[in-house]
Order: sequence, then structure tokens, then C-alpha cells
Amino acid sequence: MNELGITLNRYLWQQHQQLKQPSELSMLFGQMGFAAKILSREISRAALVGLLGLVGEKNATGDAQKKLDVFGNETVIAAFSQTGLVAAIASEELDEVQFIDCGNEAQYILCIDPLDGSSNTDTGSPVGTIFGIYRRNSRGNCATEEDALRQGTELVAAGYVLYGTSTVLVYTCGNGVNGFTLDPNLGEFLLSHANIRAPEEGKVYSANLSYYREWHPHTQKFVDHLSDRQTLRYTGALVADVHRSLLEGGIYFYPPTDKHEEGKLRLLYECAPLAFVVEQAGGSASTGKQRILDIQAQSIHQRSPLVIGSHRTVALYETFLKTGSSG
Ligand code: AHM
Ligand code: MG
Repeated sequence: MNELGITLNRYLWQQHQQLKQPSELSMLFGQMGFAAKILSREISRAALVGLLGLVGEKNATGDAQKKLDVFGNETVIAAFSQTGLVAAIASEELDEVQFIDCGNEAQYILCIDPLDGSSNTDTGSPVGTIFGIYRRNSRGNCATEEDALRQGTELVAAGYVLYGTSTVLVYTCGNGVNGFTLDPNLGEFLLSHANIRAPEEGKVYSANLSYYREWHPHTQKFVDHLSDRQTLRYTGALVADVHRSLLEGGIYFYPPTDKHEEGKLRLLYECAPLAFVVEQAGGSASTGKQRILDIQAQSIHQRSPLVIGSHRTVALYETFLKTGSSG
């Protein structure tokens, strides 16, 4: 990194000039960075400003809502309202797609989990934001729900923000993956992880082993195989576990359980955006049977099993699920 560093805004401007990335997309990332700065600030001081704990209601997918979930959702919507950038937002915290600024020519649809891993908020553990961006298909004054019901291969861009020991924004527009770390004193995201490549294999696996008995017997065999060779790390925040896999190699998986027969994680704003990022870095993302990005969404809060991370380890999971052995 040179003496001054490369800010997210400078990087986005370069992408616009050199790769003809649409200026609206660059502005959209700029707004995402702005929302992330606000969230980073409020998450880090949540205990001081009354933002810990539950709201006392359930969200669209039946999860207990945390105050920070609500704050995250409001922050994102405020960051994109009246910008003319986004026509609709599908969020984990909204029952239905929210249409933004009907009547303008906004070209993009945002699918977002504003605060992933929110069970971690009250203990100072990592949380994240996950986002995927599609180009709007519909014409006319208002976007439609179908604009958000897409296949991952149609993603124009995707990324996540990790609020951990530092705040890191990682994104792709389909030409590589780059990460920016927030300098809290400057209030700027600076390029810190250029052209991230996911190792083909790793030494760490991430899964909630308390569901072991509920998993398919072949998944259990995969875990038995892995636990002889690798070590377990599970943060309870998908973003943190996937980020580690991306940088150091490894695998995260959340298979179907008794409670979540289709898997727990949501396709549109958790699985697909992370799959796009990880594939762009040379890794893989699967349900165990099918590539995540090939799934056509049927509903906004659709769930999916997720197996994501180092290419060879994801392939090994798929082999185990099919055959019950390493093949
Ligand atoms: P959330 O978006 O409601 O926080 O749920 C998603 C989170 C993931 O970040 C995490 O990996 C997983 O759910 C943890 O679930 P569990 O406690 O069942 O292991
Ligand atoms: Mg989530």
C-alpha cells in the first residue's frame, strides 16, 4: 500500500474509469460503505446507547428481532432512499420487498441481510452485513417482486461487511474480489486485501456440531472424516466464518436440520451473495447437491442448505453426500 492508501471511493472511481463500471454502481457501493460506517460505529458502542437486546418481536422469517437488526435495516433503507440508485430492497427484516422511490429510473435491486449473526450482538462477538445487487428487469414506474426473485448467476455485484476486530468490506463486481478495512479515525475504507484468492484447501471447518445427530448420515461421515484432519472454528456469524475461509482456506456448512428441513440460511441475501464472492475468489458454494448460484429463487425468504469455501473441500462434501465416503 502506498503512503496515502487507496480509499474505497478512489478505487470505485478507478473502476469506473478503467473498466467502464457504471457510475450508478460505484455510487451504490459508496452508499453501502456509508451505511457500513454507521453500523460499525453503532455496533461498537451499542452497549452505551441502548442498542443491545431484543425488540420483542419476530422478523419476517420468524427469528427474534434484535434492536440492532432493526437499526441495521433502517440504516440501509435510509442510505438508499431518494438516491435514485435502488428500485427495491429485499431484506431479512422486511416481510415483503420494499419499493423505493417509485417513479424514477433506478436500475438496481438490493437483497440484504443488514445484520447477520445478530445473536452475537450482546457479547461483543462478530456480526456482518451481506448484500447482493441485481439489475432491475421490469420497466415502468415501480419495480416488482419478480425483480428480486432471481438466480444467483444474474448477480451484478455482491459483498459483505464484517464487524469484527476490524470492520472489513469485501465485494466483487464479477472481476475479482477486494477487501477494504475501515480506518475509524479517518472514517475511510482503505484497500487492505487486494485480489483475494481462496486457498483450494484449508485446515478449518465451521458448522454447528450440536446438530450432528440431525444431519444426514453421509454428512455425519464427512464431519467424522474432517475432524480427524482439521480443526473446528464456529463463530455463529456466517460472515466471519466465510471471511476466514476466504483468506485462509476452509469450509462452512449449514445442512438441513429437524427444525430447518431446507437449511436455515436464506438464499437471496445470505447464500447467493456469499456464493458469488467466494466463486469469484476461486472457491465454491453448493447446497451439497447443486451450485448455489444456479438456484432460481421462488420466494423472498427462501432457505437453502449451504456448503461454502475452499473448492476441494466443498467438492469433497458433495462426494460424501452422494456416496457416504471420500469416493
Ligand atoms: P441471522 O441472519 O438471523 O443472524 O441467522 C444467520 C446465522 C449465521 O450467521 C450463523 O452462521 C447461523 O445463523 C447460526 O445459526 P445456529 O445458531 O443455528 O448455529
Ligand atoms: Mg443472516
